[in-house]
Amino acid sequence: MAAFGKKLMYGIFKSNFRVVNSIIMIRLIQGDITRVNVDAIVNAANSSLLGGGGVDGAIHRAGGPAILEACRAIVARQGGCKTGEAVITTAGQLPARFVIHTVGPVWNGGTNGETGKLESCYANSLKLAEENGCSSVAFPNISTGVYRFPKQQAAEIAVRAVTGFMKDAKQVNTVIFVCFDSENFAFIRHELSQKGFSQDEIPG
Ligand code: AR6
Repeated sequence: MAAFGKKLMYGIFKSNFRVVNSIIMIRLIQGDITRVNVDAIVNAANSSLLGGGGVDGAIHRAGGPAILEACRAIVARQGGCKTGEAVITTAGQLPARFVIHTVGPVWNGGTNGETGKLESCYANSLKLAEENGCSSVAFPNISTGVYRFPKQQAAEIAVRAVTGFMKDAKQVNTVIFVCFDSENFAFIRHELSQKGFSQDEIPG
């Protein structure tokens, strides 16, 4: 209990899934990703990389102008970011060291490769985290806001992609799913328990 005191103070820490072996940890919390203290937080961006609403807006607001400046430099170099791909920048004033910007698919009925593209978002973000020496990464529920991806399917894909990647990860040992809303939280919790992850409910 004492070990979790700090996180409870922030009011964002609801549940904790302890996984498979002593090296890999997957956690689930409900709250604001801009407040999470990890090496890298993932942003659900758009292909312009120049900001927007939702979690993207929250990250740019909380992190300050250094993030947009770094995004502009990437745009100048490579002209944005394609759906399913990811780029990495400073996290500015955020507690994280890096922001990994990935572009989720817009839901268009499910017959336009949405599943594979969402899976790529998770895999490419984790790959960038590995390449940049990150041991902890926090994800929002990519594409489940403005981009309208059905939350249950998105949760299934997110958990499958992350747990699949973590089996062979060399740098990343902790992934935190940061759900803003209780629906996404419940779907991710369900998927994690389906995968046999044990759950420690944190009192309070
Ligand atoms: N922390 C964690 N999750 C959050 C936060 C936050 N502070 N704020 C919102 N969410 P969305 P998308 C959740 O719309 O669907 C932007 O304008 C939210 O509840 O942010 O991938 C971009 O610029 C939802 O579950 O991203 C793009 O144009 C999840 O984050 C477009 O939206 C994703 O919702 C991307 O759409």
